[in-house]
Amino acid sequence: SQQPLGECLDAAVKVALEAGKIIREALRIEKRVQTKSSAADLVTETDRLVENLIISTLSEKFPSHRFIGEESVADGEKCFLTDDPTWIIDPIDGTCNFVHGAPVVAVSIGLSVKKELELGVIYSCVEEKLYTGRKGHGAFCNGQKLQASNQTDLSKALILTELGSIRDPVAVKKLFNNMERLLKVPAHGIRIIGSAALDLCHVAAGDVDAFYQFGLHCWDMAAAAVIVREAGGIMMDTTGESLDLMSRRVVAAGTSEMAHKICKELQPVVYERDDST
Ligand code: LIP
Repeated sequence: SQQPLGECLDAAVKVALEAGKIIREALRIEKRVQTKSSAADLVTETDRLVENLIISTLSEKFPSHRFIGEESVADGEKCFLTDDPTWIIDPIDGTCNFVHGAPVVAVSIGLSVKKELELGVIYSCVEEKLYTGRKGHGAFCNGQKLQASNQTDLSKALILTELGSIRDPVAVKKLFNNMERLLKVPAHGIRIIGSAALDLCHVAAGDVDAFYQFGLHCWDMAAAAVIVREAGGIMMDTTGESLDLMSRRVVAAGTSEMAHKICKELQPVVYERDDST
């Protein structure tokens, strides 16, 4: 049975706020930390607890829906989209910040229907900012409508990026080469805050002009893609082609001119696709 999307959005908001409260209360408490794909790819009990809360809550309400969750995939679940409604969940985006008690953390919940991203909810739970977007209905932060930047000049851009968790020296060198190329344009600035989902919310809000990253995952960008697009911004592949959610690459900006100019400066860093297994 197909539930109306408004009902899906309400349910996602409700569970994101609940999840955010748990994360906020756990932020300053000592955690048991485990590593996943690399020494800098971290998971805590709170990531798992929150993912289980979100999946059990939504699956009870929408029994026919499917789920892609960061920690479920880490534990061996498959990561691919079908035409079925599929929730794409990052219980804590910014886990490394969370582990250190740094307050830049968010819950990210997106919904894909027939392989189209329909809605996104991102809750920045320490500053209590709730970002929402629904295709065709706009994007909002705490009820206020979002509008992305109209900047087209790369030499006037403030850009966000992330380093990701790969520590292979060749890949690390490429990450810095890309920043060097953008600084030589010269862009106004490059910032790193530790949460790709929140970087994308800053693009949607027009706080910054653009964001790019190699190595992020579908759950870092699914919800944000709806929010950025509904704020008038653009999300694309680093090749300049249309966004491929499973590709581990993204460029987002307020204007497509800006996004294309960034794509031209970037040298690819190759990661294994999310749907490769
Ligand atoms: C992480 C993002 C981080 C990005 C990493 C990773 P996690 O997600 O928040 O900004 O650089 O590639 O995806 O593991 O904290 O959910």
